[in-house]
Amino acid sequence: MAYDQNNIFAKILRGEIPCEKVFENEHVLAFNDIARKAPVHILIIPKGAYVSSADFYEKASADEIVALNRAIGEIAKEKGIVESGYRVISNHAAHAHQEVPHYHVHLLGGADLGACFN
Ligand code: D5M
Repeated sequence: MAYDQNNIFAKILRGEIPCEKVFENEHVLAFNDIARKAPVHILIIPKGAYVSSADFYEKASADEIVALNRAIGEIAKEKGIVESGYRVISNHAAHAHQEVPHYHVHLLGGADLGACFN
């Protein structure tokens, strides 16, 4: 799938639409999810143009991959949810109902999220 430069997260990255930013560095931007599913619900995205996780892990540099994964831990720490726990989810393509075609990781926490696989 070709990257759509007009997807909503591309617009956020270009500053064309606002977001509630919680973290930013050279490779990564993170902001609150507009449709919050937990007290902490943050989207962590690479600044590079990657459609989804398959695209990101195939094409991104090691620096970008490390930065994104490290940001998850840093944000969890900042939000005080390391001890209590959190969930990290990334939806890829149709069967996972990925809505926005720019790779993103959902970081959820701040309450008991329930069991995932039972
Ligand atoms: O989830 C895409 C997520 O992106 C979904 O939880 C809503 C969120 N979203 C959509 N538009 C915005 C804006 N403008 N700001 C913040 N969050 C947004 P997916 O994994 O693709 O199904």
